[in-house]
Amino acid sequence: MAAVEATVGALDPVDRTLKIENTEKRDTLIAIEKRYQQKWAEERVFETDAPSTEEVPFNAVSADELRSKHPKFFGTMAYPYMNGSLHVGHGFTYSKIEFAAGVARMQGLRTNLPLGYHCTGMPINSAADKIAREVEMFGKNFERCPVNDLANGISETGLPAPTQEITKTDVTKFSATKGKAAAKTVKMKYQFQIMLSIGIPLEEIHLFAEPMKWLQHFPPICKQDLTGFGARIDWRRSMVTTDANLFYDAFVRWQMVRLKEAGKIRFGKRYTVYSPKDGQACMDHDRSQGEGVGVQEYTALKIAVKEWPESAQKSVSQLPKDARCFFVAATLRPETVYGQLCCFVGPSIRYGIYKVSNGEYYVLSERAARNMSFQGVTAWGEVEKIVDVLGSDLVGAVVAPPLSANPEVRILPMESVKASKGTGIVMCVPSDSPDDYVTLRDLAKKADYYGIRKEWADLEIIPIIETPTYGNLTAKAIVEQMKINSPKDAKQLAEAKDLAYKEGFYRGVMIYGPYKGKTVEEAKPLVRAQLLEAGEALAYAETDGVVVSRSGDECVAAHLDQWYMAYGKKESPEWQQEVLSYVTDGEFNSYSADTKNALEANLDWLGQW
Ligand code: A2H
Repeated sequence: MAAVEATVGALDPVDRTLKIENTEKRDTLIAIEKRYQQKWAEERVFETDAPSTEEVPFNAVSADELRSKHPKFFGTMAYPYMNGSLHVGHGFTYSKIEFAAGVARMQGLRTNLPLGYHCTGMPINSAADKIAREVEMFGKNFERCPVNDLANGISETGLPAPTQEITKTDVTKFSATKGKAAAKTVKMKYQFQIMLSIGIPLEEIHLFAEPMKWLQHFPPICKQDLTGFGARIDWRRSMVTTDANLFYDAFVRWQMVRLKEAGKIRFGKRYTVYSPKDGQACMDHDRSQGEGVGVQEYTALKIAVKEWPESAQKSVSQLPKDARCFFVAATLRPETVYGQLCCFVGPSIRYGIYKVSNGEYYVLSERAARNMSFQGVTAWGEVEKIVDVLGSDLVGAVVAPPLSANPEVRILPMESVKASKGTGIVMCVPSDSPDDYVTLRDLAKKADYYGIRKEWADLEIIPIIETPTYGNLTAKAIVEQMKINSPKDAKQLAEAKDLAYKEGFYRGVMIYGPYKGKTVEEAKPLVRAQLLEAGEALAYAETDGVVVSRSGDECVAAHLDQWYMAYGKKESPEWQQEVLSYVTDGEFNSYSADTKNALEANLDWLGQW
């Protein structure tokens, strides 16, 4: 607090660091702090052991008696990750357990506060790989790095760039150049520059190409910083994770074996966010973008091509004469296939026609083709694009959608189709999708403008699902009620889509097809299974948003062999209930309702993790 009273002075002209005046009070307090920290260390006051067998003979007392005679407190925080030094966020989190343990100690509880160093996972590995690559490019001391690049983040002397000047009146300009947070945001091109900015001497950086070096370098700094902070940790109990620590490794193995024996973990193919470049799953802490993003599963409907339009002839001439081609449309509502009236492409999207393992050819967006190549549709990671074609050139193709009341329909343009979602191809069901309804109506109205024949779009809508609020043409009813006039009314359409989806899913009943009379919720998996079984659709998954790995790779959803927890609503509701009950009843104290709510919410949705 004394630091607040100190006056911020001018920059020292020689070393360009900030000169702070009138610091006697602060200095006195720091001196006292350091004196006692040293005394604590010398007297080992925070090293706590369990009662010895001399104090408590083995098996002489019951567990309850032991606890009441020797009351204890144990606490820790999630061990911090060792790809750099700690930042202020760690300080914030740590302070909670520090204060709690301090109080427990004063209450006379035998208090154990240990802390480990987390090293498992990709961040250290990928940063080490980067250093290795940069050493290859620029030399051991990065001496061949172009000066322009060198100046970006560090000064020409090779030293970290000086901290930004601050004055008392311009505190908002203050920005630290140290720490992981800064390394993430400050524009630094190379990993070696990040290392410089966290204080690693230039001539030592090349050593960090070896992941083990990180495990040796950062834990002592973590300990030093926390000790300086006043932490009262029993450092004898510290350890690194990974198989660099045989004891910890054995502990993790033991856990996995027990979980497997108990049937709590299983093995099988599952969709996982995956980095092709790293050759492994990319979990939250391995990402530089897309934290929390998961996998979305679709039904990808195979819509067979009967006739290509004139505009596509030149492109498709590259295909074998007898090629079996399909437009592949990704949908979340397979139960609506009966009502397809056409199929949409984005007119300005570039599509590929890709050859897949079973000898068929799929029209897809590039992103979808890449994802599918990790889902068993082609050889692992192999994408074979035969034709490159613009969406607008595909308009007018005659296609045969499976299970549709209309055996043949046309490919038509839809401006709002995104290249970044699904396959970039959308089956058109105007009875139940407001977007589809509005677009089809617009196409019929302005056929000339869109360069299509009016009769391709001016079609009678087939009722397939009945909902209590909107009758048997849910999309039409909602669009009319909301007075949506154009496919460009994106905001209103998003709202309409939401309404239609919820009403259809929770309250809809099938009035068409073999599952007539069943609810939409019941029919959905049945139609999907039927389509998959008949080879008229395939399962398709993608990340529900962009995910970039720390190695700079855009991730895919891969269908991978995985060990996973058989936890969650679907897999094991009893287990889920049991875990939830620890949070909801009993003695669990989260100290804040927000924390408790967040835990409950997460325990509810976590499944097959
Ligand atoms: B749905 P979510 Cl009947 N661009 O299928 C824009 N929209 C796309 C798309 C793309 N690249 N790829 C798929 N879609 C559509 C049927 C359907 C759909 C009905 C009702 C609602 C509905 C017939 N069109 O979706 O953003 C596809 O349209 C409402 C959720 O991943 C796909 O399912 O939630 C849906 O958006 C996927 O949207």
